[in-house]
Amino acid sequence: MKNIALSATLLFIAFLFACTAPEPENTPVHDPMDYEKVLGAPEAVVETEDFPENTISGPLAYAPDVPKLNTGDVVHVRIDVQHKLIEIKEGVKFWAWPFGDDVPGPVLRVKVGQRVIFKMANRSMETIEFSPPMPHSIDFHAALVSPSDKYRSVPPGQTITFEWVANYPGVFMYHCGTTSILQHMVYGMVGMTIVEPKDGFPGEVDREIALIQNEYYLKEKEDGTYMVDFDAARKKQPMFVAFNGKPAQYVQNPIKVKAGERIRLYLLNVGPNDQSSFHIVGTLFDKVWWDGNPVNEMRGMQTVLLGASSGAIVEFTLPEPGTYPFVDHEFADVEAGAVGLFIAE
Ligand SMILES: [Cu+2]
Repeated sequence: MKNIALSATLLFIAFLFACTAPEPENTPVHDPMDYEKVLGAPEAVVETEDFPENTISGPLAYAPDVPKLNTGDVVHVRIDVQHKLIEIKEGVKFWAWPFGDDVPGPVLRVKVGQRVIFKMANRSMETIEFSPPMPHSIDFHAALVSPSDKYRSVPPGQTITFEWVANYPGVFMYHCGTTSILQHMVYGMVGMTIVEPKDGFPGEVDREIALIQNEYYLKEKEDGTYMVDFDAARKKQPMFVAFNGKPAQYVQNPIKVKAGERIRLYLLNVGPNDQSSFHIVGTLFDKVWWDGNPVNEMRGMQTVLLGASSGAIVEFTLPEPGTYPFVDHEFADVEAGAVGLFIAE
């Protein structure tokens, strides 16, 4: 009994010592996120102007292409909204509300510290005979600004201008934030922003590709074109799931790469409702940066799980010549079009 009491006392003393022992001195580690963030921006301006011919300008490209960075501390970006008939699959045309000219909208690329001067015209009244004009807005997940000011809805025919500074590196979503947000997103108002660290992403790669996953909830109209099926969207029952806006497009037209080259994929699941379990058959992700931030690094992953609006950067090589399918490993989504092919030569 005495021995048990003694052991308990010794354990208690050891516990106390562990609690009060000084922390061992660590070598200071440089925190790559340790820089001054720029918060907020001047008030947004909504006005009437003459619209330019182009609907987009700035460091923008449609996925799978990845735009080049603009040099300089200030970057001018314009992405207008229009209502437009787009073909997402042979025989499936629908009146989308795209940012720019396609669904998803263009990929924007900036780097930490750059100030984005952003302009967006609501051109939805230009096709009034086919599709009713509608207020629209834009919400950049990459920005730290007041949504009630910058992300306000813009009436048809008006242009909003506001600015924001890129503070965090990553792969971020942008989307229309006008109610019903679900409705505006399933009409195609979604896109990707890539923010590079101040000194660029670490490591060299041979190839950069952007892949954006989205769901379509559609029903056929009497004239053979398609419109959004809002009930299906509320029930989360997509007709199609697509990479870069067109279901199974990379089965018909595979993405050609070289065996052994190092590939960096910018991945984003814009949803709006479902997650993506992104996987490539025949390889593993050598590096995965959650939300595209190199600080959030994981290694040797088979699948990247992306919730709605989550992004990632993955790096990999295709080990030898061959055909390598890429999928959302939730296989109901493969049946709906979330599948493509890399051909390594
Ligand atoms: Cu909208």
